[in-house]
Order: sequence, then structure tokens, then C-alpha cells
Amino acid sequence: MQTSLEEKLPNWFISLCEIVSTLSQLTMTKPFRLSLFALLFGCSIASARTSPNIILFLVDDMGLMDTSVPMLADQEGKPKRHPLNDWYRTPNMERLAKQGIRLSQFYAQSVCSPTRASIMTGQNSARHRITQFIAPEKRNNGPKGWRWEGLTQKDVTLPLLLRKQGYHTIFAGKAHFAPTGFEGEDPTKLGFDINIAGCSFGQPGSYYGEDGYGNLDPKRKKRAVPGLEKYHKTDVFLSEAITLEAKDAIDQSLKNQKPFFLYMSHYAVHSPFNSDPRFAANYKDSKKPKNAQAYATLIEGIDKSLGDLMDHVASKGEAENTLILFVGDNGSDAPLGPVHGYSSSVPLRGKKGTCYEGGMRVPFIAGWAKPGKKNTFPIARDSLHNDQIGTVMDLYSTILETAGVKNPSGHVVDGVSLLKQLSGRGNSDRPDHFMCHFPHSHRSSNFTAFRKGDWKLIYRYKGQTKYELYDLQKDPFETNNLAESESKKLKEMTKTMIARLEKEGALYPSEGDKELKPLLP
Ligand SMILES: [Ca+2]
Repeated sequence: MQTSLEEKLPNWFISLCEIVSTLSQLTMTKPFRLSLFALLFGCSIASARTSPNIILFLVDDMGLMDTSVPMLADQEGKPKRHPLNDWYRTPNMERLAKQGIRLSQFYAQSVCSPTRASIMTGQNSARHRITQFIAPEKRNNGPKGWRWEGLTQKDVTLPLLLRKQGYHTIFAGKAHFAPTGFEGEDPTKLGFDINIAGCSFGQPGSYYGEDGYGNLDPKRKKRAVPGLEKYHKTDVFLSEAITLEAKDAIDQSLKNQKPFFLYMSHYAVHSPFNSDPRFAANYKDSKKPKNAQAYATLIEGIDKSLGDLMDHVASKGEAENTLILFVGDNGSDAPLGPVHGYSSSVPLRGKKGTCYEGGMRVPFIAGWAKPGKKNTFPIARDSLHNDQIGTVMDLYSTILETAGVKNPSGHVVDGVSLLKQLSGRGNSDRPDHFMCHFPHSHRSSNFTAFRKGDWKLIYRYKGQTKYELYDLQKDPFETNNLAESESKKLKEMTKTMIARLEKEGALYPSEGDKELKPLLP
């Protein structure tokens, strides 16, 4: 990219350099001229030359076990396969995992919109106050002051900061940042240069091109995916259509000699569980129910998308210069059994929307599209990092550090950059806590789940059982509630959780007019 950018320097500037060069007998090489220009006229060209491309590959409702890559560790910290790893087929995730690092204990919020707002702002949901999923057509229920109207142009957002630094910012897929009629429903109002198929809702009317992704079926029109008209009445599956458009957008960035930030946000694997005909044969002989088979085809479809994007950047000579961060937005919703039991994320407990580990643990894999000398920082290879947690809040700081962008002063963030952890060395400064605060009704209702070190506290604001306490080191699958037997630890954890909630400015549920603040045991 360097030579072509040099060619973009204005002729008058090159002539001026030549005159100065002659007068001062100072040799001005091409890179020197480029740096001087960048120094004098702002840093965007310099950043365009040195900043890696970034693909944030976000899969809707993809839990930790929805993959053939073993994400859980055994007691020694080694990867351990479980039956679900043998059910799903994700060869491209395996490929990325082999050339990168995965975090075994990576946390998202238990539902979509809170996680998505955390990625955009670097803040925890208790702080940004988008604590529940956004209902596209109405104000979803919650405490007074919760931000049911979603993100607005007043918010500091990740793409906005990257765009200022010279990045071409591409949004593709499910947005779900704000309800219909509010400015945040359009990703281009939040810092993206391009919006491919993003809007206020999070569930597509249909994954089928034959249905126009909901546009051609009156019953599905309410959730008709916008902007993919050229694939209507074709057999192109939604995940494929978004990928093809994303590849075109990447080409546009490269043509304009800009690094790109691709927020590749698949609608899949959210319901409706439409079977993807490209992969259906791989599951048809199993004894699993039809909708579970369809779910597995959705997983395989996003995996193909990942591989296609890796191949595409390689074909453009950009693979060593492209960072890929693969992540899910909340726990699995695989139709495999009871919500609070051992089902969609087994051996983890619970599924999407619950306070248990299966509700909020998601796959995270980071790697260069190709490891090599041009990588701007090292990422451990074929490695499972199990010593420390990571969270969706960390993505903001990680991406900013990758791009060489400073977080604006005054904007509080709760995440930290993951670059040290990605190297495989660990980061002794990173916080060891994660908090999922959910003052709403849903599958699990009105709770705060607070992980600190090996311990996890689940606090319920309403109902009989207020406290659940688990030692995740000894009991990673949350089978043995120690709230009564470990009363000292329970008190300590509750105290720390309350301090954290207050620090982040949390809003609490209420009963009648009474606000239900958390209570010490
Ligand atoms: Ca989701």
C-alpha cells in the first residue's frame, strides 16, 4: 500500500520536497516524504499506511458450544471436546483457531442489544443502560431511565472513532441498535460509511432469497431484511448474500487505499431456524429434531462466510494485514432442551437469556487472516487461553489499540485491550470480574450475575431465592449452590457486586413505587 499512497501525494508537495531536498542536501525518500506530509497535514494518511484491516465477525446467538472447535478447558487448562463439538461442523473456525488464540472464558451479556451497545461504546450495560433487547416497535419494559431508544448520534462509538482515523467503516448484517423511527436504527448515523442490510430489528423475516428475506411474503413483511434486492427470488441464502456484499465493500476500501473496519454481524444463527439447503444433508441422518438440524445448518453457513472472507482478503494480498475477531453476542439458543437446564450449551448450564454460564459465555477467537511478518502485533497460535476472562466490553479497547486510536478523554470504558492476552502471555493488570445486570423480565428475570475470580454470585431482586453462589473453579457447571455454606464469601461477593453496580450507575427493578436496591445477606 505504501507506494500507491505515495503516488497519491499532491504533485505540488512532491515538487516542494524536491526543492527543499536540493537546497538542504537532505535526501527525501518516499516514506520520508509520506511521513512529513502526514506530520504537516494530519495523521490520516499515516494511519492509512500502517493500520491493519479489522474484521469483527459477530454471530447472533452463538454460544460457546455451537462449534466443532473445543472451547472449554479441562482441569489442566487443555482443550476438552464435548459431544456438541462433534455435532457441529465449523472447519473455518477450526482454521482460524489453529492460526490464532481462543479464550475459554469469554463473557457477553445474556441478550443482544446490551452486548451490541457494549461493543460500540466499551461500556458495561449497567453503565450505558441499554440493559434489555430493543423492541423494534415499542418501548420494552424496564426501570425508568433504561435506554429503550438505543444508541444515538450523541454516543461515542467505535466506528466513528475509526472513521476519524482514516478507516473505511463497513456495517453488514444485523444492527438492532435502536427501534424503528429512532436515529440509531440506521448504522450510517452511528459512524459507519456503508450499511448492508442493517435495521432496527434483530430477527430476519426469512433467510431465503426465494422469499426476498421476508420482503416477498406478506406474513413476514414486518421483519423484511432491507437492501438486498438483487438476491430476491434467487437461491442465495441470507448469510451468503451479506457475505458477498461485504466482500464488495472490502474491495471498495482497498480501491480507495483505506484500511477497513468490517463489522460483520450475521443475522444467523437467530431464529427463525430456516434450514440452509447447502448443508442440510450433513445432519439429516441424525436423530436430532428438525429445528436442531436447521440450527446446525445456520452455524455451518456462518462458518462458510468466515472462510470466504479469509480467502477474500488473502486473494487481495491483505491476509497478513487483516485482524479477525470472532465472537458471539450472547449464549446459545440452540433448540436442544430446557432454558435453565443442561441443553444448548451442555456441559454449561442454561441458554440465551439466563443468568447461568450457558447464557453469557460465547466463543471468542482472534487471529490474523494469515500469520506472518506483516502482522503488526503477535497473536499466539493454536492456543486456548483459560487463565483469564475476556468480555465483550474489551473489543472496543482492543480494536482502538489495533488501529492506533486513543479513547476520547472523558469517555469512561469498562473493558481493557486484549492485545497482551492475545499474545498468550496474559495481562496481570486486567480486571478479574464480569457483571451482567438485567433489571427486566425475560427467561431469567431481574438479576445481577457477578463473576469475580473463581466465584460467581447470582442475585435476584424478586422471588424467594435471593442468592446463588458457585465456585466455578471446582464447579464450572453450577450444580452446587454454596450461598448457605459459604456465608462469609457470599457477604464479600455481594458487597463487591453492590459497589460495582453503584460505580456503574446501575438502575434497579421496582415493585410498585419501591425501587429494589440489592441487599446484603
Ligand atoms: Ca443475540
